[in-house]
Amino acid sequence: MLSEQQLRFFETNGYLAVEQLLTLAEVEEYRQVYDDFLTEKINTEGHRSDLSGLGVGKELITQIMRPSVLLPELAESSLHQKATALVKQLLGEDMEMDFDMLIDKAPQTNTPTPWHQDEAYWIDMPDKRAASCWIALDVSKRENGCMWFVPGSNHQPLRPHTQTGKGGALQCESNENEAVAIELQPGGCTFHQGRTIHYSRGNSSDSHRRAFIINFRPKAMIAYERQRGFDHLGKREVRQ
Ligand SMILES: O=C(O)CCC(=O)C(=O)O
Repeated sequence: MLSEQQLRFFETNGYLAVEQLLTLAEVEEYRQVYDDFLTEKINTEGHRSDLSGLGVGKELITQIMRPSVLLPELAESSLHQKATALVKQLLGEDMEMDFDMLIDKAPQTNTPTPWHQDEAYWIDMPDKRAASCWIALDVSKRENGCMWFVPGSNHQPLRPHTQTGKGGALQCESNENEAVAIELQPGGCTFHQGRTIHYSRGNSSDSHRRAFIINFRPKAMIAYERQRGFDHLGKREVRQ
């Protein structure tokens, strides 16, 4: 259960850190499933790409979209249930999972996720309430790519975005001077809104930085997207 103070903080700043969403036993279970995706024990064809868009021969930022389509029991598991319960408090009872994704930064890949607002990836929707829950399965710190957020950017207009590399991540202008870094222990998470500017540094450590991410929006807006053929499995592009 979130406090009034946490709800206000999220509304004002566009992000919120929650120290412990998952128990360490749960973290261990999710790490195993996560590694089954990374090692292709679970086939990720059509769902996997390199967010860097650099095409250097090895993945620099591995993104696997909608793992719960590939392994449906995930959608009912504790991570999804716990994140859903909190997001309903943050943005309303009509919030549901739109999509989930895994973003892994392998050791010494040193590739930042560029500054962006998630909204730029999506079609324009009449109800803009949206939040992502970013769950750390490893210690997440500056050196391996913890999340950075620009406080209050959720109340600013969408900045112009361009695409990096060949079909890579979207980017906008920002920098660390206007942002705060949120370091997390395994099982901790952050929530951020669709318009909150965020980024992560590259992973310059010797171990993986595994994040499990769930994006939520109103049920009616998920229907709105699907009616227009938008299911978060297509190619990345600037849509706004
Ligand atoms: O994990 C990352 O490096 C970036 C995550 C992100 O941009 C997001 O969850 O919206």
